[in-house]
Amino acid sequence: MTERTLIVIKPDGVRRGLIGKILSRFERKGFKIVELKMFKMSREKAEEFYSVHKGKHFFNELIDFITSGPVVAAVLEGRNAIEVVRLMIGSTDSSKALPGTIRGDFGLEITENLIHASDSLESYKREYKVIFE
Ligand code: 3AN
Repeated sequence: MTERTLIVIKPDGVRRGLIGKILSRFERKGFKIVELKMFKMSREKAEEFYSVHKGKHFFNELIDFITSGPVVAAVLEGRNAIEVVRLMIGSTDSSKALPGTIRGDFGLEITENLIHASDSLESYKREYKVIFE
């Protein structure tokens, strides 16, 4: 089923010059980039974006990090996009993410884990509103 998902290349990915490498993996796989935006998240937007994590021990660290520099957000379209893109980014803890995934190939950290991707249709709809509307 053709569907859309949302990714955010986090400030560590942008700082390390990985925007092109990361986006090209999705293009190579066959996804179409249908929206693309580079911006710095305000604290308010970041707290809204990560509202499901409010109260968790890593919440403040996560907000400080995601607002620490520009991010690149994109909407990707293709077959089973939500599931396939989650597979392509790898596990949350980059040290455990499999080689061949983005986190597995480029990182070792948990908070600084390069990229976000929507984990369900509901998340996609909510995140799209926060970032693109
Ligand atoms: P994912 O991005 O793989 O869906 P989530 O939604 O569980 O992971 O967590 C959102 C973000 O919060 C992660 N991308 C990561 O930056 C951060 N995070 C998650 N778990 C931890 C943790 N145990 N310690 C520090 N940061 C975490």
